[in-house]
Amino acid sequence: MNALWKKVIVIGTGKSGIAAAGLLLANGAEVVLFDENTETDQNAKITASKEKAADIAKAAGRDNVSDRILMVCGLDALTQEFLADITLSVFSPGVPTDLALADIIKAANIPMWGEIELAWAVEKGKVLAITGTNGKTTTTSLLGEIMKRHAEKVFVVGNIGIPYTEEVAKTSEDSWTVAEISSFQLETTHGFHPIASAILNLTPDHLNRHHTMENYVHAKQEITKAQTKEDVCVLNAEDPYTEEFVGRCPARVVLFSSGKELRDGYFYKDGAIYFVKDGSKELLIRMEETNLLGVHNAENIMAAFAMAEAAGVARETIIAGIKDFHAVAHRIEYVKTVDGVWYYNDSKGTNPDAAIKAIGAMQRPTWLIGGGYDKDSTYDEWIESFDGKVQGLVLLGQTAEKIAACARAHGFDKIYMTKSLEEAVSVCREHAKDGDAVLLSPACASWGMFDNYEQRGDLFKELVRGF
Ligand code: UMA
Repeated sequence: MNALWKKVIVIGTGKSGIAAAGLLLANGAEVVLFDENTETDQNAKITASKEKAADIAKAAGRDNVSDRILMVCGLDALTQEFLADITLSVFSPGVPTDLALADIIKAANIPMWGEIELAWAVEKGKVLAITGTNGKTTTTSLLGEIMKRHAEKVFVVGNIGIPYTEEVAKTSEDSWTVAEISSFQLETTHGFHPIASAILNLTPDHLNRHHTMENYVHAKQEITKAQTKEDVCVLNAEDPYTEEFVGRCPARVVLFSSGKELRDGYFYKDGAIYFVKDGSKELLIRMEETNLLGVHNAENIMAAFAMAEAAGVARETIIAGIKDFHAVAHRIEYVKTVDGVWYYNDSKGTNPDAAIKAIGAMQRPTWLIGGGYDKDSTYDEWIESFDGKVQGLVLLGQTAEKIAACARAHGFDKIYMTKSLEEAVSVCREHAKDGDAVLLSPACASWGMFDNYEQRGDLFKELVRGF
Protein backbone atom coordinates (compact mmCIF):
# COMPACT_ATOMS: atom_id res chain seq x y z
CA MET A 1 0.00 0.00 0.00
CA ASN A 2 1.17 3.53 -0.80
CA ALA A 3 2.67 5.14 2.31
CA LEU A 4 0.16 8.00 2.13
CA TRP A 5 -2.80 5.63 2.10
CA LYS A 6 -3.01 5.14 5.87
CA LYS A 7 -5.86 7.33 7.04
CA VAL A 8 -7.43 9.11 4.11
CA ILE A 9 -10.13 11.76 4.07
CA VAL A 10 -12.36 11.46 0.99
CA ILE A 11 -14.03 14.77 0.25
CA GLY A 12 -17.42 14.62 -1.47
CA THR A 13 -19.63 11.55 -1.41
CA GLY A 14 -21.07 11.46 -4.92
CA LYS A 15 -20.07 8.85 -7.50
CA SER A 16 -16.42 9.75 -7.40
CA GLY A 17 -16.08 9.88 -3.59
CA ILE A 18 -17.78 6.54 -3.00
CA ALA A 19 -15.61 4.80 -5.61
CA ALA A 20 -12.45 6.40 -4.15
CA ALA A 21 -13.44 5.27 -0.66
CA GLY A 22 -14.08 1.76 -2.06
CA LEU A 23 -10.64 1.57 -3.66
CA LEU A 24 -8.98 2.77 -0.45
CA LEU A 25 -10.83 0.27 1.75
CA ALA A 26 -10.05 -2.51 -0.74
CA ASN A 27 -6.38 -1.61 -0.27
CA GLY A 28 -6.51 -1.76 3.52
CA ALA A 29 -6.66 1.98 4.24
CA GLU A 30 -8.68 3.67 6.96
CA VAL A 31 -11.21 6.09 5.43
CA VAL A 32 -12.89 9.23 6.71
CA LEU A 33 -15.76 10.22 4.43
CA PHE A 34 -16.56 13.91 4.39
CA ASP A 35 -19.34 15.95 2.83
CA GLU A 36 -20.11 19.62 3.33
CA ASN A 37 -23.79 18.84 3.07
CA THR A 38 -24.89 18.17 6.66
CA GLU A 39 -28.06 16.45 5.45
CA THR A 40 -26.13 13.61 3.83
CA ASP A 41 -27.39 10.13 4.79
CA GLN A 42 -24.18 8.99 6.47
CA ASN A 43 -25.15 5.34 6.94
CA ALA A 44 -26.10 5.02 3.29
CA LYS A 45 -22.74 6.48 2.20
CA ILE A 46 -20.77 4.16 4.51
CA THR A 47 -22.71 1.13 3.28
CA ALA A 48 -22.21 2.17 -0.36
CA SER A 49 -18.44 2.56 0.22
CA LYS A 50 -18.18 -0.87 1.83
CA GLU A 51 -20.14 -2.47 -0.99
CA LYS A 52 -17.93 -0.74 -3.55
CA ALA A 53 -14.82 -1.98 -1.68
CA ALA A 54 -16.11 -5.55 -1.75
CA ASP A 55 -16.78 -5.32 -5.51
CA ILE A 56 -13.37 -3.80 -6.22
CA ALA A 57 -11.54 -6.39 -4.10
CA LYS A 58 -13.49 -9.26 -5.67
CA ALA A 59 -12.73 -8.08 -9.22
CA ALA A 60 -9.05 -7.90 -8.28
CA GLY A 61 -9.18 -11.44 -6.81
CA ARG A 62 -8.77 -10.34 -3.18
CA ASP A 63 -10.99 -10.71 -0.13
CA ASN A 64 -9.22 -8.71 2.61
CA VAL A 65 -11.09 -5.42 2.75
CA SER A 66 -10.71 -2.80 5.47
CA ASP A 67 -13.90 -1.92 7.33
CA ARG A 68 -12.35 1.07 9.10
CA ILE A 69 -14.59 3.84 7.82
CA LEU A 70 -16.42 6.72 9.47
CA MET A 71 -18.19 9.78 8.16
CA VAL A 72 -18.41 13.43 9.22
CA CYS A 73 -20.33 16.30 7.63
CA GLY A 74 -20.07 20.08 7.61
CA LEU A 75 -16.96 22.24 7.77
CA ASP A 76 -17.18 22.55 11.57
CA ALA A 77 -16.22 18.87 11.92
CA LEU A 78 -12.84 19.54 10.33
CA THR A 79 -10.86 20.88 13.29
CA GLN A 80 -7.06 20.77 13.01
CA GLU A 81 -7.16 18.27 15.92
CA PHE A 82 -9.49 15.97 13.98
CA LEU A 83 -7.25 16.20 10.93
CA ALA A 84 -3.98 15.68 12.84
CA ASP A 85 -3.40 12.02 11.88
CA ILE A 86 -4.86 12.17 8.36
CA THR A 87 -2.21 11.19 5.80
CA LEU A 88 -3.95 12.10 2.52
CA SER A 89 -7.03 13.89 1.17
CA VAL A 90 -8.88 12.85 -1.99
CA PHE A 91 -11.02 15.58 -3.57
CA SER A 92 -14.09 14.84 -5.68
CA PRO A 93 -14.03 16.78 -8.95
CA GLY A 94 -16.97 18.98 -7.98
CA VAL A 95 -15.20 20.30 -4.86
CA PRO A 96 -13.25 23.52 -5.58
CA THR A 97 -9.60 23.47 -4.49
CA ASP A 98 -9.45 27.17 -3.57
CA LEU A 99 -12.30 27.63 -1.10
CA ALA A 100 -12.59 27.35 2.70
CA LEU A 101 -12.54 23.55 2.71
CA ALA A 102 -9.31 23.36 0.73
CA ASP A 103 -7.76 26.02 2.98
CA ILE A 104 -8.47 23.84 6.03
CA ILE A 105 -6.81 20.83 4.37
CA LYS A 106 -3.82 22.92 3.29
CA ALA A 107 -3.45 24.38 6.81
CA ALA A 108 -3.22 20.82 8.16
CA ASN A 109 -0.46 20.04 5.62
CA ILE A 110 -2.41 17.16 4.16
CA PRO A 111 -1.49 16.27 0.55
CA MET A 112 -4.37 16.95 -1.88
CA TRP A 113 -5.04 14.34 -4.53
CA GLY A 114 -8.00 13.85 -6.81
CA GLU A 115 -9.73 10.61 -7.57
CA ILE A 116 -7.75 10.36 -10.86
CA GLU A 117 -4.41 10.52 -9.03
CA LEU A 118 -5.62 7.87 -6.57
CA ALA A 119 -6.49 5.53 -9.43
CA TRP A 120 -3.22 6.28 -11.21
CA ALA A 121 -1.30 5.03 -8.17
CA VAL A 122 -2.90 1.60 -8.76
CA GLU A 123 -2.85 1.60 -12.60
CA LYS A 124 -0.84 -1.28 -14.13
CA GLY A 125 -1.58 -0.80 -17.83
CA LYS A 126 -1.32 1.98 -20.38
CA VAL A 127 -3.50 5.08 -20.34
CA LEU A 128 -4.97 7.26 -23.09
CA ALA A 129 -6.53 10.47 -21.76
CA ILE A 130 -8.78 13.05 -23.39
CA THR A 131 -9.70 16.54 -22.30
CA GLY A 132 -11.09 19.66 -23.98
CA THR A 133 -14.20 21.78 -23.62
CA ASN A 134 -16.40 19.85 -26.05
CA GLY A 135 -16.29 16.48 -27.76
CA LYS A 136 -14.61 14.67 -24.84
CA THR A 137 -17.32 12.10 -24.33
CA THR A 138 -17.75 11.29 -28.03
CA THR A 139 -13.99 11.01 -28.56
CA THR A 140 -13.51 8.91 -25.41
CA SER A 141 -16.35 6.54 -26.34
CA LEU A 142 -15.12 6.22 -29.92
CA LEU A 143 -11.53 5.59 -28.86
CA GLY A 144 -12.80 3.05 -26.30
CA GLU A 145 -14.65 1.16 -29.06
CA ILE A 146 -11.56 1.20 -31.29
CA MET A 147 -9.31 -0.04 -28.46
CA LYS A 148 -11.76 -2.88 -27.70
CA ARG A 149 -11.13 -4.19 -31.22
CA HIS A 150 -7.39 -4.04 -30.58
CA ALA A 151 -7.01 -5.39 -27.04
CA GLU A 152 -8.89 -7.71 -24.71
CA LYS A 153 -8.88 -5.57 -21.60
CA VAL A 154 -10.06 -2.01 -22.13
CA PHE A 155 -11.56 0.28 -19.48
CA VAL A 156 -13.41 3.48 -20.41
CA VAL A 157 -13.53 5.74 -17.36
CA GLY A 158 -13.49 9.24 -15.88
CA ASN A 159 -15.71 12.27 -16.36
CA ILE A 160 -17.76 10.13 -18.77
CA GLY A 161 -19.53 8.86 -15.62
CA ILE A 162 -17.56 5.77 -14.55
CA PRO A 163 -15.09 6.70 -11.81
CA TYR A 164 -11.55 5.64 -12.68
CA THR A 165 -11.10 4.21 -9.14
CA GLU A 166 -13.97 1.81 -9.78
CA GLU A 167 -12.15 0.02 -12.62
CA VAL A 168 -8.45 0.49 -11.96
CA ALA A 169 -7.95 -2.56 -9.71
CA LYS A 170 -8.76 -4.72 -12.76
CA THR A 171 -5.94 -3.27 -14.87
CA SER A 172 -2.91 -5.35 -15.87
CA GLU A 173 0.25 -4.83 -17.91
CA ASP A 174 -1.61 -5.60 -21.13
CA SER A 175 -4.72 -3.50 -20.39
CA TRP A 176 -5.68 -0.10 -21.76
CA THR A 177 -7.50 2.64 -19.88
CA VAL A 178 -9.26 5.27 -21.98
CA ALA A 179 -10.05 8.22 -19.69
CA GLU A 180 -12.17 11.33 -20.16
CA ILE A 181 -10.66 13.93 -17.86
CA SER A 182 -12.27 17.25 -16.91
CA SER A 183 -10.54 20.47 -15.94
CA PHE A 184 -11.83 19.91 -12.38
CA GLN A 185 -10.08 16.55 -12.25
CA LEU A 186 -6.84 17.94 -13.63
CA GLU A 187 -6.52 20.40 -10.72
CA THR A 188 -5.59 17.51 -8.43
CA THR A 189 -3.43 15.22 -10.57
CA HIS A 190 0.33 15.04 -9.97
CA GLY A 191 1.95 11.92 -11.46
CA PHE A 192 -0.96 10.92 -13.77
CA HIS A 193 0.83 9.92 -16.97
CA PRO A 194 -1.05 8.97 -20.14
CA ILE A 195 1.09 7.66 -23.04
CA ALA A 196 -1.19 9.63 -25.35
CA SER A 197 -3.31 12.64 -24.42
CA ALA A 198 -5.54 15.00 -26.35
CA ILE A 199 -6.75 18.54 -25.77
CA LEU A 200 -9.59 18.80 -28.28
CA ASN A 201 -10.50 22.50 -28.01
CA LEU A 202 -10.76 25.26 -25.44
CA THR A 203 -13.65 27.71 -25.23
CA PRO A 204 -14.95 29.47 -22.10
CA ASP A 205 -16.59 27.06 -19.63
CA HIS A 206 -16.67 26.60 -15.83
CA LEU A 207 -15.40 30.15 -15.33
CA ASN A 208 -17.25 30.37 -12.00
CA ARG A 209 -14.89 27.63 -10.76
CA HIS A 210 -11.63 28.57 -12.53
CA HIS A 211 -12.28 32.37 -12.40
CA THR A 212 -10.29 33.20 -15.56
CA MET A 213 -9.90 31.65 -19.01
CA GLU A 214 -6.16 31.53 -18.34
CA ASN A 215 -6.66 29.31 -15.26
CA TYR A 216 -9.07 27.09 -17.18
CA VAL A 217 -6.62 26.67 -20.07
CA HIS A 218 -3.80 25.96 -17.63
CA ALA A 219 -5.86 23.27 -15.86
CA LYS A 220 -6.50 21.54 -19.20
CA GLN A 221 -2.83 21.63 -20.16
CA GLU A 222 -2.03 19.78 -16.93
CA ILE A 223 -3.04 16.59 -18.74
CA THR A 224 0.48 16.62 -20.23
CA LYS A 225 2.24 17.41 -16.93
CA ALA A 226 3.96 14.02 -16.51
CA GLN A 227 4.37 13.36 -20.25
CA THR A 228 7.73 13.35 -22.05
CA LYS A 229 8.78 13.36 -25.70
CA GLU A 230 8.27 9.54 -25.65
CA ASP A 231 4.54 10.28 -25.33
CA VAL A 232 2.07 11.88 -27.71
CA CYS A 233 -0.25 14.84 -27.21
CA VAL A 234 -2.91 15.39 -29.87
CA LEU A 235 -3.80 19.06 -30.38
CA ASN A 236 -6.25 21.03 -32.50
CA ALA A 237 -4.42 23.23 -35.02
CA GLU A 238 -7.52 25.44 -35.44
CA ASP A 239 -7.98 26.32 -31.78
CA PRO A 240 -5.93 29.35 -30.70
CA TYR A 241 -5.39 28.02 -27.16
CA THR A 242 -4.24 24.53 -28.17
CA GLU A 243 -2.24 25.84 -31.13
CA GLU A 244 -0.39 28.22 -28.82
CA PHE A 245 0.56 25.23 -26.62
CA VAL A 246 2.33 23.34 -29.44
CA GLY A 247 5.78 24.83 -28.76
CA ARG A 248 5.55 24.35 -24.98
CA CYS A 249 3.96 20.91 -24.83
CA PRO A 250 6.24 18.39 -23.04
CA ALA A 251 4.99 15.52 -25.27
CA ARG A 252 5.49 14.96 -29.01
CA VAL A 253 2.65 16.88 -30.66
CA VAL A 254 0.37 15.38 -33.32
CA LEU A 255 -1.94 17.94 -34.92
CA PHE A 256 -5.38 17.73 -36.47
CA SER A 257 -7.21 20.41 -38.42
CA SER A 258 -10.71 20.89 -39.79
CA GLY A 259 -9.75 24.17 -41.46
CA LYS A 260 -6.64 23.62 -43.54
CA GLU A 261 -4.36 21.00 -45.11
CA LEU A 262 -1.48 20.36 -42.74
CA ARG A 263 2.00 19.23 -43.72
CA ASP A 264 2.01 16.59 -40.98
CA GLY A 265 -1.00 15.24 -39.12
CA TYR A 266 -4.69 14.67 -39.78
CA PHE A 267 -6.96 17.04 -41.62
CA TYR A 268 -10.57 17.28 -42.77
CA LYS A 269 -11.53 18.58 -46.20
CA ASP A 270 -14.70 18.32 -48.33
CA GLY A 271 -16.31 15.64 -46.17
CA ALA A 272 -13.25 13.40 -45.79
CA ILE A 273 -10.43 12.82 -43.33
CA TYR A 274 -6.82 12.54 -44.49
CA PHE A 275 -3.49 11.67 -42.93
CA VAL A 276 -0.53 13.62 -44.24
CA LYS A 277 3.18 13.09 -43.66
CA ASP A 278 5.82 15.37 -45.17
CA GLY A 279 3.13 16.72 -47.48
CA SER A 280 2.13 13.32 -48.87
CA LYS A 281 -1.54 12.65 -48.12
CA GLU A 282 -3.67 9.57 -47.76
CA LEU A 283 -7.49 9.37 -47.56
CA LEU A 284 -8.54 7.65 -44.31
CA ILE A 285 -12.33 7.81 -44.23
CA ARG A 286 -15.25 9.83 -45.60
CA MET A 287 -17.76 11.25 -43.11
CA GLU A 288 -20.60 9.62 -45.10
CA GLU A 289 -19.11 6.23 -44.17
CA THR A 290 -19.63 7.09 -40.47
CA ASN A 291 -22.79 7.56 -38.37
CA LEU A 292 -21.65 10.96 -37.10
CA LEU A 293 -22.71 14.41 -38.30
CA GLY A 294 -20.92 17.75 -38.38
CA VAL A 295 -17.42 19.18 -38.59
CA HIS A 296 -17.05 18.95 -34.80
CA ASN A 297 -17.44 15.18 -35.12
CA ALA A 298 -14.80 15.09 -37.87
CA GLU A 299 -12.51 16.68 -35.27
CA ASN A 300 -13.46 14.07 -32.68
CA ILE A 301 -12.76 11.29 -35.19
CA MET A 302 -9.36 12.76 -36.10
CA ALA A 303 -8.37 13.00 -32.42
CA ALA A 304 -9.44 9.40 -31.72
CA PHE A 305 -7.64 8.26 -34.89
CA ALA A 306 -4.42 10.00 -33.86
CA MET A 307 -4.54 8.55 -30.34
CA ALA A 308 -5.29 5.03 -31.58
CA GLU A 309 -2.35 5.21 -33.99
CA ALA A 310 -0.15 6.46 -31.15
CA ALA A 311 -1.27 3.37 -29.22
CA GLY A 312 -0.17 1.13 -32.11
CA VAL A 313 -3.61 0.14 -33.44
CA ALA A 314 -3.70 -0.94 -37.10
CA ARG A 315 -5.37 1.48 -39.49
CA GLU A 316 -8.00 -1.05 -40.72
CA THR A 317 -9.01 -1.71 -37.09
CA ILE A 318 -9.43 2.01 -36.42
CA ILE A 319 -11.49 2.55 -39.58
CA ALA A 320 -13.75 -0.43 -38.80
CA GLY A 321 -14.28 0.94 -35.26
CA ILE A 322 -15.21 4.38 -36.58
CA LYS A 323 -17.68 2.98 -39.14
CA ASP A 324 -19.53 1.02 -36.44
CA PHE A 325 -19.72 3.83 -33.91
CA HIS A 326 -23.00 5.65 -33.15
CA ALA A 327 -23.49 9.04 -31.47
CA VAL A 328 -23.54 9.03 -27.68
CA ALA A 329 -26.75 9.68 -25.73
CA HIS A 330 -27.68 13.32 -24.92
CA ARG A 331 -25.46 14.71 -27.70
CA ILE A 332 -27.72 15.94 -30.55
CA GLU A 333 -29.61 12.69 -30.00
CA TYR A 334 -32.69 12.18 -32.20
CA VAL A 335 -35.64 11.24 -29.97
CA LYS A 336 -38.86 11.05 -32.00
CA THR A 337 -41.00 12.75 -34.66
CA VAL A 338 -44.46 13.77 -33.42
CA ASP A 339 -46.99 15.51 -35.71
CA GLY A 340 -44.19 16.26 -38.17
CA VAL A 341 -41.98 17.88 -35.48
CA TRP A 342 -38.51 16.40 -34.95
CA TYR A 343 -37.30 16.31 -31.33
CA TYR A 344 -33.57 16.31 -30.44
CA ASN A 345 -31.99 15.90 -27.01
CA ASP A 346 -28.72 17.79 -26.59
CA SER A 347 -28.76 17.96 -22.79
CA LYS A 348 -24.99 17.55 -22.95
CA GLY A 349 -24.83 21.01 -24.56
CA THR A 350 -23.83 22.44 -21.17
CA ASN A 351 -21.92 25.47 -22.46
CA PRO A 352 -22.48 28.02 -25.25
CA ASP A 353 -19.89 26.49 -27.60
CA ALA A 354 -21.47 23.02 -27.44
CA ALA A 355 -24.92 24.58 -27.94
CA ILE A 356 -23.71 26.53 -30.99
CA LYS A 357 -22.59 23.24 -32.58
CA ALA A 358 -26.02 21.71 -31.96
CA ILE A 359 -27.81 24.64 -33.64
CA GLY A 360 -25.34 24.35 -36.51
CA ALA A 361 -26.31 20.70 -36.97
CA MET A 362 -30.08 21.46 -37.20
CA GLN A 363 -31.49 21.38 -40.72
CA ARG A 364 -34.98 22.75 -39.89
CA PRO A 365 -36.64 25.78 -38.25
CA THR A 366 -35.89 25.13 -34.58
CA TRP A 367 -37.60 25.69 -31.23
CA LEU A 368 -34.79 25.89 -28.76
CA ILE A 369 -34.98 25.05 -25.04
CA GLY A 370 -32.15 26.66 -23.09
CA GLY A 371 -31.04 27.87 -19.67
CA GLY A 372 -29.98 26.27 -16.40
CA TYR A 373 -27.19 26.69 -13.87
CA ASP A 374 -25.07 29.85 -14.07
CA LYS A 375 -21.39 29.14 -14.78
CA ASP A 376 -20.59 32.81 -15.49
CA SER A 377 -20.81 32.17 -19.23
CA THR A 378 -21.64 34.84 -21.78
CA TYR A 379 -24.32 34.01 -24.34
CA ASP A 380 -23.72 36.55 -27.13
CA GLU A 381 -22.12 34.15 -29.61
CA TRP A 382 -24.78 31.55 -28.95
CA ILE A 383 -27.60 34.05 -29.70
CA GLU A 384 -25.71 35.25 -32.81
CA SER A 385 -25.54 31.65 -34.05
CA PHE A 386 -29.39 31.49 -34.18
CA ASP A 387 -29.04 33.06 -37.62
CA GLY A 388 -32.76 33.02 -38.50
CA LYS A 389 -33.01 29.29 -37.72
CA VAL A 390 -34.39 29.62 -34.18
CA GLN A 391 -38.16 30.24 -34.19
CA GLY A 392 -38.52 30.59 -30.44
CA LEU A 393 -36.24 30.49 -27.43
CA VAL A 394 -37.86 28.71 -24.49
CA LEU A 395 -35.98 29.45 -21.27
CA LEU A 396 -35.80 27.91 -17.83
CA GLY A 397 -33.52 27.85 -14.78
CA GLN A 398 -31.20 30.26 -12.99
CA THR A 399 -29.85 31.80 -16.23
CA ALA A 400 -33.25 32.41 -17.90
CA GLU A 401 -33.33 36.17 -17.22
CA LYS A 402 -29.68 36.67 -18.13
CA ILE A 403 -30.11 34.84 -21.45
CA ALA A 404 -33.37 36.70 -22.20
CA ALA A 405 -31.65 40.06 -21.65
CA CYS A 406 -28.75 39.02 -23.88
CA ALA A 407 -31.12 37.79 -26.62
CA ARG A 408 -33.08 41.08 -26.56
CA ALA A 409 -29.84 43.05 -26.76
CA HIS A 410 -29.13 41.13 -29.98
CA GLY A 411 -32.61 41.93 -31.32
CA PHE A 412 -34.08 38.47 -30.69
CA ASP A 413 -37.37 38.67 -28.79
CA LYS A 414 -39.27 35.45 -29.52
CA ILE A 415 -38.69 34.42 -25.91
CA TYR A 416 -40.85 32.22 -23.68
CA MET A 417 -40.08 32.06 -19.94
CA THR A 418 -40.97 28.79 -18.20
CA LYS A 419 -40.63 27.33 -14.71
CA SER A 420 -39.84 23.71 -15.54
CA LEU A 421 -38.68 21.41 -18.31
CA GLU A 422 -42.22 19.99 -18.47
CA GLU A 423 -43.59 23.48 -19.18
CA ALA A 424 -40.82 24.23 -21.70
CA VAL A 425 -41.57 21.05 -23.65
CA SER A 426 -45.28 21.79 -23.69
CA VAL A 427 -44.66 25.36 -24.97
CA CYS A 428 -42.66 23.85 -27.85
CA ARG A 429 -45.35 21.27 -28.55
CA GLU A 430 -47.94 24.04 -28.74
CA HIS A 431 -45.97 26.29 -31.11
CA ALA A 432 -43.84 24.01 -33.33
CA LYS A 433 -45.27 23.44 -36.82
CA ASP A 434 -45.05 20.47 -39.17
CA GLY A 435 -41.45 20.38 -40.47
CA ASP A 436 -39.93 22.16 -37.44
CA ALA A 437 -37.45 20.76 -34.93
CA VAL A 438 -37.42 21.06 -31.14
CA LEU A 439 -33.96 21.06 -29.63
CA LEU A 440 -33.09 20.84 -25.95
CA SER A 441 -29.59 22.35 -25.93
CA PRO A 442 -29.40 24.52 -22.82
CA ALA A 443 -25.87 26.03 -23.06
CA CYS A 444 -25.85 25.67 -19.27
CA ALA A 445 -25.25 22.94 -16.70
CA SER A 446 -28.29 21.22 -15.22
CA TRP A 447 -27.32 21.66 -11.57
CA GLY A 448 -29.93 23.30 -9.39
CA MET A 449 -32.84 21.70 -11.26
CA PHE A 450 -31.32 18.25 -11.90
CA ASP A 451 -28.51 16.09 -10.49
CA ASN A 452 -26.77 15.99 -13.87
CA TYR A 453 -27.31 16.45 -17.60
CA GLU A 454 -28.28 12.79 -18.02
CA GLN A 455 -31.25 13.23 -15.69
CA ARG A 456 -32.32 16.37 -17.60
CA GLY A 457 -32.00 14.60 -20.98
CA ASP A 458 -33.79 11.49 -19.75
CA LEU A 459 -36.75 13.57 -18.53
CA PHE A 460 -36.90 15.36 -21.91
CA LYS A 461 -36.95 12.04 -23.75
CA GLU A 462 -39.58 10.65 -21.42
CA LEU A 463 -41.83 13.70 -21.97
CA VAL A 464 -41.44 13.54 -25.75
CA ARG A 465 -41.95 9.78 -25.94
CA GLY A 466 -45.09 10.23 -23.84
CA PHE A 467 -46.81 12.50 -26.44
N1 UMA B 1 -19.51 18.60 -2.32
C1 UMA B 1 -18.93 19.16 -1.20
N2 UMA B 1 -18.41 20.42 -1.31
C2 UMA B 1 -18.42 21.14 -2.47
C3 UMA B 1 -18.99 20.54 -3.63
C4 UMA B 1 -19.53 19.27 -3.52
O1 UMA B 1 -18.88 18.54 -0.14
O2 UMA B 1 -17.92 22.24 -2.52
C5 UMA B 1 -20.08 17.24 -2.23
C6 UMA B 1 -21.57 17.19 -2.56
O3 UMA B 1 -22.35 17.42 -1.41
C7 UMA B 1 -21.72 15.78 -3.11
C8 UMA B 1 -20.38 15.49 -3.75
O4 UMA B 1 -19.47 16.46 -3.26
O5 UMA B 1 -21.92 14.81 -2.10
C9 UMA B 1 -20.48 15.58 -5.24
O6 UMA B 1 -19.24 15.40 -5.84
P1 UMA B 1 -19.04 15.78 -7.38
O7 UMA B 1 -19.71 17.07 -7.66
O8 UMA B 1 -17.59 15.67 -7.69
O9 UMA B 1 -19.91 14.68 -8.16
P2 UMA B 1 -19.68 13.13 -8.45
O10 UMA B 1 -21.00 12.47 -8.36
O11 UMA B 1 -18.58 12.57 -7.63
O12 UMA B 1 -19.31 13.16 -10.02
C10 UMA B 1 -18.00 13.51 -10.43
C11 UMA B 1 -18.09 14.45 -11.64
N3 UMA B 1 -18.86 15.65 -11.27
C12 UMA B 1 -18.36 16.89 -11.43
O13 UMA B 1 -17.29 17.11 -11.92
C13 UMA B 1 -19.24 18.03 -11.00
C14 UMA B 1 -18.78 13.74 -12.80
O14 UMA B 1 -18.71 14.60 -13.94
C15 UMA B 1 -18.01 12.47 -13.13
O15 UMA B 1 -18.71 11.75 -14.14
C16 UMA B 1 -17.88 11.60 -11.88
O16 UMA B 1 -17.28 12.35 -10.82
C17 UMA B 1 -16.98 10.38 -12.13
O17 UMA B 1 -15.66 10.75 -12.38
C18 UMA B 1 -19.97 15.18 -14.38
C19 UMA B 1 -19.78 16.65 -14.74
O18 UMA B 1 -20.74 17.37 -14.74
C20 UMA B 1 -20.46 14.47 -15.64
N4 UMA B 1 -18.56 17.08 -15.10
C21 UMA B 1 -18.30 18.44 -15.54
C22 UMA B 1 -18.56 18.59 -17.03
O19 UMA B 1 -18.47 17.59 -17.76
O20 UMA B 1 -18.80 19.73 -17.47
C23 UMA B 1 -16.83 18.76 -15.28
